[in-house]
Amino acid sequence: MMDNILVTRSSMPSLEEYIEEIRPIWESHWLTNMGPKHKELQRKLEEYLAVDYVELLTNGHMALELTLQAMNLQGEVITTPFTFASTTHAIVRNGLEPVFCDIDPVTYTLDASKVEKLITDRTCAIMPVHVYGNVCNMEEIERIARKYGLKVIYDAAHTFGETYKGRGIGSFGDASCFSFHATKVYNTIEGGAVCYHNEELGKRLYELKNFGIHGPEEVDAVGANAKMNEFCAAMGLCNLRHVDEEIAKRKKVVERYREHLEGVAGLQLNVEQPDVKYNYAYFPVVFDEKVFGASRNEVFDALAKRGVCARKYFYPLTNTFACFHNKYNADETPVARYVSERVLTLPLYADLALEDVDRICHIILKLKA
Ligand code: T4K
Repeated sequence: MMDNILVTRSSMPSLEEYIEEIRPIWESHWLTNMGPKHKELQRKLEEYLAVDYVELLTNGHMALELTLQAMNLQGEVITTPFTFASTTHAIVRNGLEPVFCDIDPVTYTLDASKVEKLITDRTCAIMPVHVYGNVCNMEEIERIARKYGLKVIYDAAHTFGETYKGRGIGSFGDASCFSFHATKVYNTIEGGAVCYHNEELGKRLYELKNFGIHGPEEVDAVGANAKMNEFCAAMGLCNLRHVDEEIAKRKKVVERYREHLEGVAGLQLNVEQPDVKYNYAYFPVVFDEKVFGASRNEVFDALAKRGVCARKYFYPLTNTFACFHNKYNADETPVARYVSERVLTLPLYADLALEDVDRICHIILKLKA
């Protein structure tokens, strides 16, 4: 019986490194509200992510929510249901209407060939997700957006540090929103960021994350409190020093999974897209029960029985959530439904032992017909 293995485990610096990083916070008593650590991290991330500007926030969800608010959008937003609750909620919480587009069966990202027929005179934006770190068909999405005058906001929660054709992934579209949650490739404990080009958008975001305060005696927007605090920024500064090494270790874990699972009939592994430098954020496997001989849920249970906690990211689809009271119809996104009912993301983190990967694969392959 092996120790429990969870779907992921947060990357952390040594305690000593973190203590050194937070020492000045003790000395200055400056804990939050855009302090020196916040400023330093913002600058370092602009460089690391190779983007024009970064605005730091409390989490990836607020990055999405405040970006939509900062753009003053009204009407419909074309998006994917194959994502975490956050993407759809950010749209709905802004009083916008999500219009669900199906996904590509190989990359699981928005199927760009299906976007155009969903556009109406109320469409104001497209919010695709680089799900699992797979990069959306950005050329086609942005061509459509230009043609119809739509904003493009990428949910880039899973793509920290990735590049496409050598360009920082956050430099595409009008904005890209990252999550720095504890479970992500790169974390600031809780945290997130918006990458953008337009300075006006940046000013709006800066104010919206601080209650919409424009000046000492002026509040000109109904903002939120979404400021990253100094302890989170300090964690981010430490983790940034090690993230390349962490990604290299993740790559080794992914390669080990591939050695065992590549080519097994009935298993669909994640693709390696050309021109993408990956961060190895997730290891999704789509199980075709008829060919493999066991369903996703049977694999999930077999792993759980042996202390391995894989996760059904992303099941259920967001267009089936109870909070939407059957307003949307998952029949209209059949590929997303197919994948969502069959996908399992296997444990993946930098320090996952390769012997544990072997054991996880052994459990899975024993279920093969
Ligand atoms: N857009 C997309 C596409 C997203 O996937 C997400 C978040 C967002 C937007 C919003 O970003 P944030 O506002 O969260 O920054 C997790 C994360 O909470 C969430 O950030 C993430 N996506 C989602 C896919 O996964 P849960 O409810 O599955 O997490 P939880 O608590 O079950 O943790 C999973 C595993 O991670 C645990 O079994 C062990 C490990 N873990 C967890 C925590 C909290 C750690 O090792 N350390 C920790 O501190 O949602």
